Amino acid sequence: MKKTATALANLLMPLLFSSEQRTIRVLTTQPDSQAYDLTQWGWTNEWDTAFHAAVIGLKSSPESYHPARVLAEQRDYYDVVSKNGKHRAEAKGRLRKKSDIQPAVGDWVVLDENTQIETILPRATCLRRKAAGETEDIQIMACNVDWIFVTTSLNQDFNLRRLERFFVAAKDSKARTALVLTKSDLETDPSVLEQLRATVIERFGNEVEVLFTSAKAQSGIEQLRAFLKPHLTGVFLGTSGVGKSSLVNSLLTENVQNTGDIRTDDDKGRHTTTGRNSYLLPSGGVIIDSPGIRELQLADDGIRVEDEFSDLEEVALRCKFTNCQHENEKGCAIRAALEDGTISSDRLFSYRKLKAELEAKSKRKYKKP
Ligand SMILES: Nc1nc2c(ncn2[C@@H]2O[C@H](COP(=O)(O)OP(=O)(O)OP(=O)(O)O)[C@@H](O)[C@H]2O)c(=O)[nH]1
Ligand SMILES: [Mg+2]
Ligand SMILES: [Zn+2]
Repeated sequence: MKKTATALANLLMPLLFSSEQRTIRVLTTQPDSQAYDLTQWGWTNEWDTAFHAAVIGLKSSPESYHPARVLAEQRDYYDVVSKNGKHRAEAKGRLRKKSDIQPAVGDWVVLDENTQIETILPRATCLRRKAAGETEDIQIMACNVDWIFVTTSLNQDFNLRRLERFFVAAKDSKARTALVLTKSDLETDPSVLEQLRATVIERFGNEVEVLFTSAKAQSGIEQLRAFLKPHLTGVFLGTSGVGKSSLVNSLLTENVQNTGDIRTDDDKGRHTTTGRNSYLLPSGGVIIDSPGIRELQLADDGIRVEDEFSDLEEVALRCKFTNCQHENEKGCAIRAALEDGTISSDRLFSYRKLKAELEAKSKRKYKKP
């Protein structure tokens, strides 16, 4: 019976929660009829203890409260799952004041009898960053995650310094970190993959788990799934277009035939996913999909071409012409280095991309309104 309910939940959830279907998804404050076993969503004895400790001091009698997990944040309310199923919950006024005391995706919260969020249970882990722009605000990306999957694709996105930043945020969260390299189907030479692994380990140390995946070729998916044992929660962290949602789809489709479409839109880096959302894996465990972190946001953070690509800039100093575009100019040191294999075409591509991006950005900045 429970098994059927779970299977049904797994079948319905992607339909309800996939971003393509966002517009038709309607959760109300009325719980859906499906009762959920919260242990599937990561509830453990420790959370139970924390919950009982939290409700003791509250206004009403302890029986009038029940726990829930925040699955997604909407503008004025949260999608949560409780023993009653999935439904909306609003936060009490005092939980709305500052961003770091607001409930966030992954939080375990206490609901009162009106399904209002009364309080947040102390967070076991918390992934946060400085909010975009000038403010000092902290934005909370996900809480109570066990694994942070720093995600980067093999084709366009590979950038050690950005990865370093992701790793810093991941470490600060107290969760464990794995590096997930996506789109491995795009690189057919296994020695390139091994070289990448070596580079990553050299930079970030032996303890970093490195995983090659391809949603397209359906490879590495089982290894990824193995991280998310029942009760455990993972979140993807990476720039837009690296294939986070495609991996989520792959993780979900294994036992659920109907939900399997991998996104075919090839608008890389177009911020397909706009909000964080939690999904229950057929095998147990929870995965949180998140929107790509904008490159420009990171660029705002002080990325400079000189720092990112000091090796290329150094080579470029030897180009015959100071304004060399490294296209077909005579005496171009970059093209020479490309030919003798000192630099890779991928790296040159990223170099050009970042340069163009920063140029476009500075133009925007100085354009009169
Ligand atoms: N070749 C190849 N392409 C892939 C793979 N996974 C995803 N893609 C393509 O990459 C593009 C972006 O994929 P998404 O899964 O939407 O990327 P995302 O990281 O969720 O992007 P945002 O939601 O914008 O942050 C799509 O065109 C996918 O078809 C893969 O394993 N191999
Ligand atoms: Mg996405
Ligand atoms: Zn040149």
